[in-house]
Amino acid sequence: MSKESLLAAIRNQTAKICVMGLGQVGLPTALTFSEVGFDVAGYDINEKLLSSLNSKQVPFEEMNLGNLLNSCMEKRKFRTNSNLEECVKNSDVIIVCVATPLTNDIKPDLSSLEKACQSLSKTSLKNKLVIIESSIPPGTFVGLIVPTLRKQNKTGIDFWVAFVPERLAPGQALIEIRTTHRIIGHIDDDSGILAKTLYEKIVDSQILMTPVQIAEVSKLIENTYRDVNIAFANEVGLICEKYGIDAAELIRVCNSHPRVKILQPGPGVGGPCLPKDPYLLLNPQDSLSIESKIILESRKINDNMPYHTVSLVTDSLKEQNKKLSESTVLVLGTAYKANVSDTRLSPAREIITQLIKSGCNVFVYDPKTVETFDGKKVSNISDVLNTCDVAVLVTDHDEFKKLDVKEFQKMRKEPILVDTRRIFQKNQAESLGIHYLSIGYAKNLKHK
Ligand code: SAJ
Repeated sequence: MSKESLLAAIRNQTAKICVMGLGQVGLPTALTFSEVGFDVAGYDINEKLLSSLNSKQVPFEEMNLGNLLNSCMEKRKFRTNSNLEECVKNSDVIIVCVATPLTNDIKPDLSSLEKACQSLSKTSLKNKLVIIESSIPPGTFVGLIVPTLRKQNKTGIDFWVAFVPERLAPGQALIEIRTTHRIIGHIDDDSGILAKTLYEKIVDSQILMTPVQIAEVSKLIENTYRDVNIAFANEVGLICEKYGIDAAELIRVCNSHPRVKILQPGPGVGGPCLPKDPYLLLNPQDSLSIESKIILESRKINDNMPYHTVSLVTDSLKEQNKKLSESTVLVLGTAYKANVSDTRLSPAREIITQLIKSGCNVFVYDPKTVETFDGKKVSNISDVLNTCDVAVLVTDHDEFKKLDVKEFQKMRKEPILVDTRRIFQKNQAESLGIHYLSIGYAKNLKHK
């Protein structure tokens, strides 16, 4: 197959695709290509995951993913395969979506990606297109990925390779794969054109071509930009608490300016991307770390928010002369954000850990996940509310938004509600005698 015949096979959707890594990016990507008509094989080193997919079970919460898995498997357009060599041999396009987490000392851990590329390099890549979607430290594409893949194949001659960073927000994956503009980072024109033609099949938005060095940094800057902006919102929340004013009202007023768009203060920043990508950005492949005060300070601010949330609980209990060790706290939500089951780096972990450390009895309820971070699991909050002194809303799941704030009146005398996501009406809560607190809405408020 020459470049022209691979291009034609992509255009008429007869090209066969293999997706390596079937996590929160790989699985939605594989199923979206299969939905538009490509034959897709999914490979993962986790055999348990493959067998759960074979029985049409999606291992994490993602809107409509279960239905799509079902229909793609029924149409025989998607299947799993635990034999990578076979998968690669039978494919024209290989899309790599393996995780690139951090090590314990907060440095990029590229071991899975390196292993994936090494495995790929053992099979002939002749006439194939390899796409990397995983987030990578700048310099990794040319410094590590291409040399690893090139062992027995020449890029741009024998095979083609491009970096197409994923941009989907978990929870909205299937929508965002199609609606978000995509970036193609290329090292040669042919690879760029092949990758663009492929993504045009699933993306209803713009596809921007750029040198791979720009694409690598752009992915990390996007998430760092959001992290820094959330840190600013959190700092605004803390300043409001010092002034005794309500951050939600302040932000509503400020955001009426055409060039101001402050985000929401909250209990902290979690998930597989935002707490990690600033460190990928500042730790380039094979060179010294880069210093950035604003980025590292923002990370610190966001990492401190779970502790601040706990201080809202402890301070308000103290005001009521209640002993922490004799109090019971109900934590609502362990997922890192609304309507997902993912608890990676969730602020709930530190909140629950600190509360338990202070001697509190901690009940935990999350309708999307079984994770409790060592708190006591609750299956129905009305079973425990009457034994609780404080409720801390950490995740703004839709199920919690449907709760009537009156429910919190069932808590013990002088109930405290720490609504870190501002999903309840504070006036209503207060009129019911509930002591209402949030990030940027603490004690001694100077206005109504
Ligand atoms: N958060 C706040 N306040 C806000 C917004 C978010 O505290 O105003 C918190 C959330 O509660 C959560 C964390 O930030 O704990 C991250 O949530 P998120 O919705 O901002 O983002 P992710 O991590 O789910 O997805 C991000 C997205 N990146 C950007 O919006 C720039 C997504 O588009 C990326 O594809 C994804 O990272 C990724 O995989 O890199």
